[in-house]
Amino acid sequence: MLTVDLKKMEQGNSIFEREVRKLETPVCQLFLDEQGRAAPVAFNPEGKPLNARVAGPVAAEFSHLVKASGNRLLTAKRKNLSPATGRRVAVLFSGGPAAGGHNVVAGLKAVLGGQNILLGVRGGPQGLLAGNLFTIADKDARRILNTGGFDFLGSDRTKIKTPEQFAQVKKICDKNKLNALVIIGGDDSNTNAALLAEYLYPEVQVIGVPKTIDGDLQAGKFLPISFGFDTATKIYAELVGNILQDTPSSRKYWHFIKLMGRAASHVALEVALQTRPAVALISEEIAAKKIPLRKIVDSLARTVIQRAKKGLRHGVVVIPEGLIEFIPDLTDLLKTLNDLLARHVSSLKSLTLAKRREFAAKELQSGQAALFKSLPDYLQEMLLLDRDSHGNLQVSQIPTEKLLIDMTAARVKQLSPGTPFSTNSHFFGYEGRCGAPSLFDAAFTFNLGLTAGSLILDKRTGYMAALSDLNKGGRVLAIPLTGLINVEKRHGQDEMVIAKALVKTNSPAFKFLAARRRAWSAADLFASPGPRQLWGPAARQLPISVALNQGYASLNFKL
Ligand code: FBP
Repeated sequence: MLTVDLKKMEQGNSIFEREVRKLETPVCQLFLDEQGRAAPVAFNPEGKPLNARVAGPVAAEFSHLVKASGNRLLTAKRKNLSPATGRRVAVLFSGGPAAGGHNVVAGLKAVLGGQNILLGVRGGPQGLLAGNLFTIADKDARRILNTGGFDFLGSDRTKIKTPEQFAQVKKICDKNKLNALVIIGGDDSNTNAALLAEYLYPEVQVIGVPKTIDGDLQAGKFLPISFGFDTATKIYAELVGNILQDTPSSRKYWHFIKLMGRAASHVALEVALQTRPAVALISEEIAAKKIPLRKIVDSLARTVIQRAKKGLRHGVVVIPEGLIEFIPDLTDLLKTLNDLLARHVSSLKSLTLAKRREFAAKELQSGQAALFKSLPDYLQEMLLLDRDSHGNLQVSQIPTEKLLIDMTAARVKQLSPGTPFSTNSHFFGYEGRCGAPSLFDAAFTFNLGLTAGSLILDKRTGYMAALSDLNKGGRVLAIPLTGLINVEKRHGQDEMVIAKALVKTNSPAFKFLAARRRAWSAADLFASPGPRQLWGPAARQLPISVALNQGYASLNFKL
């Protein structure tokens, strides 16, 4: 009989994790004390106030924060010689997972030290409302260091928005004698952090940490990228590279690959730069040039036909997750549907999907109703799915890759009957969010944790921890959250939110792609970058798009 030694198996299974925990995590020089241990730093305001464009309305909504910060950036200048002690700090994850979250917690724990208490909130904002808190021990921080996922605490997408929810958070803070709250999240979660910082002012400090694989939480030279983007894009680039390598081997398939990343195309752009596929669609370009759906399809079909004439019956098309929201004729339709759903949310809730479709067809004006009807059934259904609690369309569920395959196949048949077009569709998303962090994300996040903890010990509130100058040892910064706030339409109403950073079509990274893509589609010039490296020649490689946009001379980070 086969017997299994579970203990040995467990030891065997965890070799990678044990080694990864031992990995050296680079720390910005400023944080190191004479003994080489991580120590808190203090901050000074620098430069002009941010966000002059909407300064009035923002100052009215966030009067305490704007008065306290002057909306000015903070830079870490010196060691904090007398940091606060006895603080009780809670940390939570909000939104989708991203590699490196555990290192933020470990960095916080390291900088808060034994003089302060760090509590973890289980299950994200919902867990905060439920008061699900526990004390994080040193051994927890050692166990989770450099590991992927958010499983140590868990996360959720609850948006704290009603007066009752705000009052409940205050109650939980009082009950747990909290002095500070760290919210690790994306643009919406950091907007929530700003609102909470204002509401809880001055008793409870609130600090945000920029997380999201989407890369759409950026602040120019102050915050080149959010954490998780590097790991996710390296994982996707490995997968796309492997498929690219397969195509001239098997010589028969076109692969349409949609990549997660929500509305912005940062993920698709970065993966395209790393792998050089035949086609990479960039939503922001399509919107800027107002390219309608039929033109996108026409151009795809012509690429298929031209490559087939050269004997290349294969290829890869990279598609950003949010593409559908950027195609002008579809965007108009989506806007109308978003407003319609927001206005009729309660009556629509009780309707079946079929009835919702009838309702939408009736409510839409003739041109849009015709477009809506012309879409395949599965797409109509998707467009009528409920929005998430932040008012976003759940674009990850729309099968854009299948829609493009179906329409391209029809167009190829029209233009050149007989041209071979065998296809496969893929959607890579969850594959990339929870892998062990790349060396960059491991270091970036640990330093963000040190920054967030330092801000608390320096008695600051309403800031986002940030790190810039990633090629020169890292510059430790804090961005006033109110400096990032913008006015946007959500749920059919104007709301103050942190703006999503989209791909700029005049950015160096986009221009780099635009200058080369014709060559990449005319012949097989792809690259297969292989797995992300924790040791080895490419271990310190930054995302190519970040290095290009920031004007770094080399692709390597230096922290
Ligand atoms: P965040 O903005 O919360 O970091 O979301 C990241 C993300 O992976 C998006 O790319 C994707 O659209 C979304 O989460 C999917 O979320 P869910 O798993 O909740 O459907």
